Amino acid sequence: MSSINPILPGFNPDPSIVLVDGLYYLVTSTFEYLPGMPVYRSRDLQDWTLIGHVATREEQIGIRHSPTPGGVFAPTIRFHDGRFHVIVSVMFNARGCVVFTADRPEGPWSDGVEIPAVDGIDPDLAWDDDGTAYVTYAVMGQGIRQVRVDLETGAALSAPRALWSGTGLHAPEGPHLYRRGDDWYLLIAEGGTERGHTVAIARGSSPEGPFEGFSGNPILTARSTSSAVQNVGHADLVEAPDGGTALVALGVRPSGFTRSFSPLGRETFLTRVEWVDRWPRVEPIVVAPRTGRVVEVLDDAVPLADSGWIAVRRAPADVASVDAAGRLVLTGHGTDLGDPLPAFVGRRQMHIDMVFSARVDATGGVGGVAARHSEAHWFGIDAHDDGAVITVTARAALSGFTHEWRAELPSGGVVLSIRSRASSSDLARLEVGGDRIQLVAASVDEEVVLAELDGRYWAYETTESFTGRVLGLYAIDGTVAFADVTYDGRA
Ligand code: 6LW
Repeated sequence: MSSINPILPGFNPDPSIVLVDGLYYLVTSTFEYLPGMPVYRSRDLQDWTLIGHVATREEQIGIRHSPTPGGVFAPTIRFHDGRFHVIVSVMFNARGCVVFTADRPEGPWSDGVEIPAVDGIDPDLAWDDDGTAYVTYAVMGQGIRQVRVDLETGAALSAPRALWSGTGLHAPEGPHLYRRGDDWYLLIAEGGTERGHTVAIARGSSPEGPFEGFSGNPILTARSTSSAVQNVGHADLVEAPDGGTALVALGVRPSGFTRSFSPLGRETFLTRVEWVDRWPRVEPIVVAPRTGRVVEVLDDAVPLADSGWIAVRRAPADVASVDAAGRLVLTGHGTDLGDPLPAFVGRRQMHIDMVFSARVDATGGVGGVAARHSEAHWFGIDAHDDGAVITVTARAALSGFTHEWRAELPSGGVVLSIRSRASSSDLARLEVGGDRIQLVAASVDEEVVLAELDGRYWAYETTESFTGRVLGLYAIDGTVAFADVTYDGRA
């Protein structure tokens, strides 16, 4: 299977996949963002379309007060008895483990049933022939555990029990349980979701085990290799279009001289699996980004719901609206992106080489374009137009350090942009580190580059926010309107 990789570029970690009537559906983790858990659809595992989200209403996941990097961790999507099921753990949050159902994968999804017995992360859902539902999950320090559950009520039907502790690596997690012929397989991730990440498998004769680890573990890892994709792990298996087996997994594409920084976060990759002596042999993941240019003009033809717009702890439609002229409008309340409920709507950055820009009407407030990783890690460029002069401010926030750059442009309209390109990693030019970022303001006849940033400080590895770079629009004060909002990326 030659593959485009990543199949879902940008912040799309912990992929889980199911095949129903010839169509694939894949969900990923969303942490503090809403809507939560995008549902992507594909016919061939290569071309994916966003068709909806599991959590469109904040109450479904209750993340309003979940601190970053809490919220939606690692959902599993499965199909049983004519219904789609997504089970997830919502971290640092009273909802805990929740199972949602839907008749159609695009939704609407149910309000969710809590499963209090599951006190860990990364729940999986599998059914025995008699319809018994097994929830298999990870508890830090206790390995992989399992409980039988009544999915209608969320009640445990057995005491939770230890299932497998993996091969001895740190943080066994992300379990998925499958039946293949007479065998049951328990697939897990181990080694932590950083450079040591691996995928391991065990086999047993029943969903309750006992499970025997494969002598060939790990079946997939990029650790200590020169592969352009690293941190490979947290996998899920599915039947491939040709009847074979495919595997989806998360990975990062680190850049820079020491290949240490991944601004886009954890992305979803695809590879192929062959079965030898009833054990899987997984082909290494090869990076092959979809080439060419992607230009998205985010005008009022692109709805705020289910179109890729996301917001922090609130739905995008609760943060932004569209005015009579078709412009996106945001209202700020005197806080910046350090606020846990910022006036910000964004989209996943998918390419390192890209420009994100908007024409900003800041006659009624202060606002602009920004890139967010967390409350502590973000940068942006905003404007205020007093009718005579436009004051433009570029801002960068990095773990409590903040810096501002200021310029003045004549009133009469301004386009604000974030540009990034890969670092050349050319020592002679002293260009080491992460992607090269410029914060740019352009008026009718003048362009000013207010700031140049080294993207290594806004990368998955440095921000520890579990997400990736999200590009968007923000308002600090008053009401700000945005037109010609454009993402222009290339690989
Ligand atoms: C997720 C865990 C992991 O729950 O990271 O990579 C955690 N895997 O399995 C957050 O995505």
